[in-house]
Amino acid sequence: MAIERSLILIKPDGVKRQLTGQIISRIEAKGYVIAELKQVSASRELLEAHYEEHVGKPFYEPLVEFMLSGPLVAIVAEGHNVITGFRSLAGTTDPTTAAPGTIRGDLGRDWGLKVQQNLVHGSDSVESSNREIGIWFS
Ligand code: DAT
Ligand code: MG
Repeated sequence: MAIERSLILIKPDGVKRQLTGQIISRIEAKGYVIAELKQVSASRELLEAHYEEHVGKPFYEPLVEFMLSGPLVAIVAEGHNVITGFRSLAGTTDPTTAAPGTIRGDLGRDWGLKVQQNLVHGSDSVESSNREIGIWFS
């Protein structure tokens, strides 16, 4: 079976709260390989491409504004089934109910905002991962 790659983002809340190291440690401790890593301030254009599937949803504009609010860390992680494996490490979207033991469950909470600030993004399929790696590491 082919080695997969996943595009992982540590969102601006994770960087501001100084959780970058802890989050990277969890990825490494699981055994995935960090193939690429950079801290960046994303442009609106890049974020609109990244989140194109969410255009028109009520949280779309708050989501883009949140992702513009500070630097983030973009990572390509490699390993067999890393796409599913990282989403499992990250936990479900809503940090209030994300399982304890996951990044969102252990480190995230609801802050009463229009968009959930949930610390990380991970690609959800091979197609998304190819598309997203092209956007962030072209
Ligand atoms: P995920 O990041 O778990 O793949 P997603 O792709 O559906 O979730 O949504 C992208 C981000 O948008 C998500 O990480 C947090 C925010 N979000 C999603 N659904 C939301 C909702 N119903 N209310 C507020 N924010 C939401
Ligand atoms: Mg998603």
